[in-house]
Amino acid sequence: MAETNFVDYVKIYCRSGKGGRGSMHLHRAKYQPNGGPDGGDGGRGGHVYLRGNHNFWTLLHLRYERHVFAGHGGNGAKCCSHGADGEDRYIDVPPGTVAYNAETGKYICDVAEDGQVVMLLRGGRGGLGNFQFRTATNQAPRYAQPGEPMQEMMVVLELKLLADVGLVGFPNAGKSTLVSSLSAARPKIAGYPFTTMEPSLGVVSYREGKSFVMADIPGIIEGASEGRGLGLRFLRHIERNSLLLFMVPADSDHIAREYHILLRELEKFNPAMLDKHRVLAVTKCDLIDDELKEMLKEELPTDLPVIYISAVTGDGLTQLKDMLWEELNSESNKLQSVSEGGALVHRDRDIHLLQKDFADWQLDDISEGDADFDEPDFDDFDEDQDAQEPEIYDLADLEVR
Ligand SMILES: Nc1nc2c(ncn2[C@@H]2O[C@H](COP(=O)(O)OP(=O)(O)OP(=O)(O)O)[C@@H](O)[C@H]2O)c(=O)[nH]1
Ligand SMILES: [Mg+2]
Repeated sequence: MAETNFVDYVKIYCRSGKGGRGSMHLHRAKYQPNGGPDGGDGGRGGHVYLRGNHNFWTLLHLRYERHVFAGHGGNGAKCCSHGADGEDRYIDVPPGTVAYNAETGKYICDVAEDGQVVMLLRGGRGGLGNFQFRTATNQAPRYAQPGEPMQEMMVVLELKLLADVGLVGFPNAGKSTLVSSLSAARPKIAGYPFTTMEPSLGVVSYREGKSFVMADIPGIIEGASEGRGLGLRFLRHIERNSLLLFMVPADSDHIAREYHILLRELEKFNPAMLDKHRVLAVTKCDLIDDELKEMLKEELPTDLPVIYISAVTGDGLTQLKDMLWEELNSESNKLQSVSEGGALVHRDRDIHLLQKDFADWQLDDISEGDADFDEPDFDDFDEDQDAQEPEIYDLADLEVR
C-alpha cells in the first residue's frame, strides 16, 4: 500500500545545547604584568521549542527529521568576552499537536494555537568566568565554572485535529457519505468496511455564512480498544471536539445496543470523552418506511437527541445541521470551548502501547547519518580557548574550599 501523507504520530529525539564554560584567564599586557582576572562567562546552550504553525496540516515534515539538536553555548574567553549563545531550535507543528515523553508516556504540553511557543527543553546555562569570582581577599581566582549540561528527551508528537463535530460509528455507517453531502470534502465512499483509513475534515456551511468543522474518522468496532479493526488510535482526532455525532444505520439489528458498544469503546479510550455533548443520527433511513421508523422509536436510547437522516435523499440533513449548531452553541458547551482547551483532558499515554507503536524505531538509528551525535569531548569542544588550560571547578566545590 502506498505510504500515506497523513502523518499524525511521530517520535523525535530532541536535545538542547549545553552551556559554554567560563574562562579562567589572568590579564597580562605590556607594563601590566598582573592585570587581574578577566575570564568571561560561557554562553547558554540553545533551547528546543515547539511552535504552532497553521501552514502545516500534518506532522509529515517531521517524519524524516527525527533528531532536533539545539546549538551548544560558546565558551567564555579572555578580556571578559562572553561566549556566544547556542542556536535555539523551533519545531513547527500544526495547531492541535500534543507532546508526550516517549520513555514515560507523560503528557508534556499541548500546542493548540497558531504562533504558540512552548519550551520543550531548556539549554544549559553558561558557566561563570573567573572575573566573576574576584573578591577583596582573592584577587586572582584561578577557577571558573563549567557550563550546565544539555538535556535530551525522546518525544512523541500526536496531532489531534481541530474540529467541532466528530463522527463516531461502525464501519459502513455512512460517515464519509454524510461529510461529502454536507461539505465540499470528498472522502472515499464504498460499500465495504474500513473505506476510510485516515481522518479528514470537512467545513459544513450553515445559515448566514456561519460554518463548523466536521471530522470523519475510520470506523470503530467492538473490541477496538483491544486493537481490533483499526484500533482506537484515531479517536484522538475527536478528543478535542466539543460535540460527538454518533451514527448507526437504520438497518442495524439493534440501534441502542450499537450505540452503547460505541460509547463503551470511547470510554475505554478516554473516560473524559463521555463528558462531551452527543447526538445520535440514525442513517440510511431511506432504506426503511415510516411504519418501521415508528416501531424503531421504541428501541432508541433516550438520553440524547436522536434524528433520522439519509445522506442519499437528503432527508433530515437540514434538521441535523440545526441540531448540531444548537448543541455547539448551547451554554453548557460554551463553557468548554475548544479554544479554551476545556474540551480536552490530556492523559498520560500507556508506555507499553507507545513502545509497541515505535518498536521499529531504534535509538541506534541516531548514530547513522548524524555525525553530530558523536558527542565531542568536553575539552576539545572549543579550540580557541585560551592557551593556558584552566582548572575548572563547580560552584559547589568552591564553597568547600
Ligand atoms: N441507502 C443509503 N446508503 C447509504 C447512505 N449513506 C451511505 N450509504 C452507503 O453506505 C456505504 C458506506 O458508506 P461510507 O460513507 O463509506 O461509510 P463509512 O461510515 O464512511 O464507512 P468506513 O469509512 O468504512 O468506516 C456506501 O455504499 C454508501 O453508498 C444513505 O443515506 N442511504
Ligand atoms: Mg468512511
